[in-house]
Amino acid sequence: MGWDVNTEPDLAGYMIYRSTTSGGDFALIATVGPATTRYLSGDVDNGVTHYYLVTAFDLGGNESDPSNEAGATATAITDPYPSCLEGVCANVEDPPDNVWQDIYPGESIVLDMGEGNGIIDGDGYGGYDLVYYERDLDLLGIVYMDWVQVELSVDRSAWYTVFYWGDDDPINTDNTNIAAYGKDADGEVDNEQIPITDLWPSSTTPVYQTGMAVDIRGLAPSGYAYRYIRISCPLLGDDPSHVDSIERLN
Ligand SMILES: [Ca+2]
Ligand SMILES: [Ca+2]
Ligand SMILES: [Ca+2]
Ligand SMILES: [Ca+2]
Repeated sequence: MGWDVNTEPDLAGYMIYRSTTSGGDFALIATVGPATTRYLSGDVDNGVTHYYLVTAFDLGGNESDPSNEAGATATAITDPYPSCLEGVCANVEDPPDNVWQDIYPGESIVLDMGEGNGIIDGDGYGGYDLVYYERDLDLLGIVYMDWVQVELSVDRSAWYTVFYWGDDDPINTDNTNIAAYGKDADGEVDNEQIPITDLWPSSTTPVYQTGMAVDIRGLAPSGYAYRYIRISCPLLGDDPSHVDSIERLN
């Protein structure tokens, strides 16, 4: 949801209220700062209409009259997989099948989740929001994790890196289920050997447990749904990135 900026000079922030009844029983669900004019509401029941109000409050703690009420009905994710938009990436569109796309050093692909189907920052699944599935080459139970960068965008103008394996920067790796492999003696090495027992299993059958689960919180601005995903192989990687699938979790 979004609202118009309050122009009072002593504005201190906004309070967001929610109810499942139009006109009543509103409960405070969030307080946000004065620079924020958007809020993405998680933790809702599918098929239920939730109603929202926003108030502004000032530095003295005075709260404004409420905004108009806005209602929205949550629906379950019907298609958690993207389509291929740029580059060669048809193997990435479907649920994990251990059939992957090679992305060579210096090259990228762009995927499209579709209108109204973007990746959001949810609290579910331990906070993870998307899964990047690599490959288990000969189904021996080990992924040789290649260098890769995963970025998100609302509109393909600004891009935000939410996962980068190979830069030895923990900020975009500590938010994943393979954080420990970036902190070991060799850091974020190309072809890092990771047993699949430490990876994320697909939600489809047969199960391929080759996933890096990524929490986007703090790495992409909150309150937005990210429709576009760009996957790149860093220039100095000595072999291509292998991406099997991308799955939206929330
Ligand atoms: Ca999250
Ligand atoms: Ca990193
Ligand atoms: Ca390592
Ligand atoms: Ca695939």
